[in-house]
Amino acid sequence: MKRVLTIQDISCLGKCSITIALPIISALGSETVILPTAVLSTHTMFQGFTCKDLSDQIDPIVEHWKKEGVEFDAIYTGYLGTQEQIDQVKEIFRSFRKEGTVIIVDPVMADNGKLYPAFDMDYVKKNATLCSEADIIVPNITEACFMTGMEYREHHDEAYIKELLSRLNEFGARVSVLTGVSFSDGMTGVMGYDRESDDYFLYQNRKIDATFHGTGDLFTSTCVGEIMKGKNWRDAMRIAADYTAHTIEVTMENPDKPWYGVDFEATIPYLINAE
Ligand code: PXL
Repeated sequence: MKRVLTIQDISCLGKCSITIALPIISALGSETVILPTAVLSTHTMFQGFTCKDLSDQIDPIVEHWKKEGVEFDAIYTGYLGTQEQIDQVKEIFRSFRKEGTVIIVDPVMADNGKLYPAFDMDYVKKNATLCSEADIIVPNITEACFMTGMEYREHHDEAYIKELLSRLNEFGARVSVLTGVSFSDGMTGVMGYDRESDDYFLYQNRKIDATFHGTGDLFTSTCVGEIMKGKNWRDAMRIAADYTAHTIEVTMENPDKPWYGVDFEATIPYLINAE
């Protein structure tokens, strides 16, 4: 069985980061090892959330794993708390990267043109250096704009997205994928660039008029799980985009849906059968 290490926060309530990565990657058939970077009462879209930084636990946990001789087929990072943690994560990449290990970095820090409350431009620059150490990076357009210095545009065309991808490509990852790419009304999806084959991949499906937290984490966790199942990154992105859209649709139908996250629990059977 493949073993994936995911490094991100635990938001106790809120359906994001580890509380999405763990069930999704496990449901797709890989063992999921977690390294929590912080424990928050909720994600940061709630007012008054608590946050306990766990940086001082990272080194002892990693040292123990090294003694146990643990190996990982993939390392997937999402929301991280501080610049120092990014350095710790880079050290983990160095310690555990072996032949065939896939490193996926989702530089979670912003959306809809704005940084999340905990972050500033120094953190953005540091997150860009983490992207340089990845095989696959999966920023949304806002994160990509902050990291590359390009102007954020809600409405965009293919030339703009290709320019963003080309600037992301300079960070050095083999595959750069942009999420939230929409070239026409009613459609949204992803566009990626593969530096080895020098080609682009565009996948669009229906756009549902709703925004929910955690959908980026759902998308990337699905990609990771599918890549571990042996799918190439293009098929993984397509399945993840379809699954995320389907989950948003199912959530919209639930009259009791929580405002803070999607009903991915209800759509896990769909995911398991997705091809
Ligand atoms: O879904 C991304 C995410 C992860 N973790 C925390 C967050 C967010 C988005 O707001 O606040 C703590």
